[in-house]
Amino acid sequence: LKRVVDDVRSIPEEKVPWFPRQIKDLDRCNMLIIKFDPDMDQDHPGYSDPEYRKRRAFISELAFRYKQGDQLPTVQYTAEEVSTWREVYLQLRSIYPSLACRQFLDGLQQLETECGYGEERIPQLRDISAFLKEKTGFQLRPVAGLLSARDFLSSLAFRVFQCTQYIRHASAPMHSPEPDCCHELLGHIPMLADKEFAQFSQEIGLASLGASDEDIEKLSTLYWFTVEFGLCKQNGAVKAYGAGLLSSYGELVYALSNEPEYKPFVPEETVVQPYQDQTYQPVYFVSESFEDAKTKMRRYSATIKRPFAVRYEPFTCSVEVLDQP
Ligand code: HBI
Ligand code: FE
Repeated sequence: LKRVVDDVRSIPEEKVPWFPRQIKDLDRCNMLIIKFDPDMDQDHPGYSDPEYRKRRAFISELAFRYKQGDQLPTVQYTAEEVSTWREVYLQLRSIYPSLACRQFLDGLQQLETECGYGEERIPQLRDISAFLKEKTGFQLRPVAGLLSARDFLSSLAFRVFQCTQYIRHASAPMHSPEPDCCHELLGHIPMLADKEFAQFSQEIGLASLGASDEDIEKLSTLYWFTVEFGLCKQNGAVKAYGAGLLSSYGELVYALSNEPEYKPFVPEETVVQPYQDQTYQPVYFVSESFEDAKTKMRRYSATIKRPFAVRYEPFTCSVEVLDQP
């Protein structure tokens, strides 16, 4: 046995980590991170609720069975689930006009008029995916929970957003440590209906393909402080565009109060800022404008060293790899 192990060790290590080349390769980008899990984490609000855990297992199964190209599964949400959604929706909706950026408000309004968004029901991924596809070419795929940063980011390269379909526990409607449909549908989806933002998201994804673990960590931190917790200036005021803020009443109000520290968004500094996933961020990065965030991001992604270049080919939904020795 030892000899076999030695033999294996003598094989030179692959320099470039595997990455998806075609949209159907995303079926392999499904490495879940066991963190904030209702079955494993005693602090999870659903940990001691067997009904909730059963429900979560059922909805997870829909995501595990999903293959690229399948029709998106729909969920018949229970009255309790809809009531949690309503509470979150009404409370957040009331503060968006003064705290959210223009692109978010535009997107949300379109979703309300064209896609059935409202307090009455939890919108279905199938309808939202069809809506986004027309607006920006983004589509959704169901996911059972937190994915590895590499797998999560790589799907963005194909304009695919991995989207959870369960809802947070009814006992804690104002905060969820893990992504849930309130976070995805209220935080992320309105932004993904914006062309510029969709482009920006895909570029982070493309930059991540085959990147080193170290660069994935940096891109993931960049994603955290922009897509999740980003702020930008608009008409002289600071507004939120990050989904983590736009889906959390408490943190949205906090982020735009004078309590937290603000730093200007400079990717090279942002990517090494430690972040907080248990409670509010101690620091937020503010861009001069939404366009400014995108330009700086793009410039940063271009500095990531890889022995090859990638180009997205929209007709075949595939990634072309160009050697650059
Ligand atoms: N997985 N399902 C899911 N949703 C996310 O928003 C998400 C993730 N995994 C990793 C991740 N976000 C962040 O670490 C980003 O920084 C990539
Ligand atoms: Fe998110």
